[in-house]
This record gives sequence, structure tokens and C-alpha cells, in this order.
Amino acid sequence: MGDEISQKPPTIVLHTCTDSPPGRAVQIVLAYLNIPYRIQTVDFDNGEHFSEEFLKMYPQGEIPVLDDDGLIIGESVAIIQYLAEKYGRTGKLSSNSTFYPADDPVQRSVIHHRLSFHLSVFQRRVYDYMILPMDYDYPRTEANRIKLTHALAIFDEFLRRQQEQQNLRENQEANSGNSAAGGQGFYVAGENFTIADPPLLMATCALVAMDMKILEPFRNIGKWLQHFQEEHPDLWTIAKEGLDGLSYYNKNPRDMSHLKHPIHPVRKGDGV
Ligand SMILES: N[C@@H](CCC(=O)N[C@@H](CS)C(=O)NCC(=O)O)C(=O)O
Repeated sequence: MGDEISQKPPTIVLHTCTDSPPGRAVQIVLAYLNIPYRIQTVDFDNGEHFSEEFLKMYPQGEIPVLDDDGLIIGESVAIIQYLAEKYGRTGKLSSNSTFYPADDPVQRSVIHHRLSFHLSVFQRRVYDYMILPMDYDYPRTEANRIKLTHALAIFDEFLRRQQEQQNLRENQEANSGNSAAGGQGFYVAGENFTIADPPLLMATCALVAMDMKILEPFRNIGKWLQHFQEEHPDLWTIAKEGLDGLSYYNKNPRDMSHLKHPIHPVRKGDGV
């Protein structure tokens, strides 16, 4: 009986491609929660994500898309929330409710804030300045560089303030003789690794892959990245593969000149 179950192919399928930062963010969560899944590689260079068949599955024509036994979910953050709600509260991780706490409105508000910041500001600006001009016929403009640098400064400041609060709390605990053992974590929503980390991590990895220099002034972001690599080497491997993919395409731009893209201007005459 047990064997029958383990031999079943995973019911979860993730439609994505190697270098997709939001796709990699979902993969990190699947790995962290120990959820068996299979990748369905989308032929991005040939526009499979806006083919009739793909659009029938998911009309937004973007990756990643999750198929959980027929339940189709798009948008990486929605996928991550679903996975943590559905699979993060049972089994091995039941004690690790800090990943997406069910009953802590204050901590949830911080996590949701970071995810909203990611979607409405950070990821948008990373795409506008870095990723879209890599894949399509958009100029990499100074205006978009300024917007991205501004987003990085805000993100860095969130991390700095958080660290300040953590230090204050630690000092108070130490003074009252209540100090908890062990060093503190350094994550985007506080001391614990949460669902808000993988999306922001992968958007930041896009910058590491394409223009490390833009990150240099932001020491708290650098510290968070370093901390993640040290604390989660297995998850970092997944991030690193995505980062290497982006770095490759940044140096060898995709040739999508044969495509009629529904919204983006394709660059004529590019070749790998
Ligand atoms: N909001 C989406 C963004 C997804 C996104 O932009 N994905 C890219 C690939 S990394 C895509 O599918 N772009 C469509 C295209 O370039 O045609 C999410 O986070 O899931």
C-alpha cells in the first residue's frame, strides 16, 4: 500500500522555465515544504506560454503556473500562499508555523506588506530595468535605473529597521535575564524565514546575475542574501540555478524575432 502511494507520479505540476525568477521562487517553496512535484518546461523562446493550448489552461500567458491535480493557479505569490496554506501546516512542518503563521495578524501583516511591496514596486522595477530589455526591444533607461535604485533603497531600509528592532528586543530580553539562546535570523519579515523571502530573493538574484554593481550600496540586502545562502544551502542551489540561467541569457540574448508577441516588441535580428 505504502509503495503504491510512493510510486504515484506527483500530482503537482509546475509550468515554468529555468531562468524564471518567480518560477524559481515557487520551486524554493515546494522544496522547503517538501512537496513532490514535476516541472513542465515551457518553451519560452518559442512563445509556448501564449500558445492556444497554454492560454486555454491559463489566459494570462505568463509563467509560472501551478497545476495541483487540475486546480490551476497563476501568479507566483498566489501560488506560494496556496502551497503554504495547503501543505505548510501539516506533516513535517506543522511545528514551523512561522513560515506563514495562521494566527498572528501582526506578523501576517508584515509578510503581506513585503509581498505587496515585491509585486507592486520591487519586481516591477527589476523587470522594467533588467529583464524586459534583456528579452525584448525595450531600451534600458536611466529613468528605470533610478526607479529600481529607489526600490532597492526602500527595501534596504525595511531590513535595517527590522534589524534595529530585533537588536532592541534582544537587548531588552538580555537585560531582563530572559534572553533566548541562539543568534537571530535575518529575513525580510523578521527573524524567521517566511513566504515573503523567496519572491524577493529571486528578484534580487536577477540583479546579482545581471548587474551586481547596482546592489553594492545596499549592505542590508547583501547581508540578507548572505544569511539566506548560509542558512539554506539546499534552497540556495535552486536559486543559483535560476541565477545562472539569467546570467546566460543576459550574455546570450534569446532570439524571439520570429514571434508575434501579444504585448512586447521583439528585437529583430538577435541571435544566440
Ligand atoms: N506576476 C507574475 C510575473 C510573472 C512573469 O513576468 N513571468 C515572465 C517569465 S519570468 C513571463 O511569463 N513573461 C511573459 C512574456 O515575457 O511573454 C508572477 O510573479 O507570477
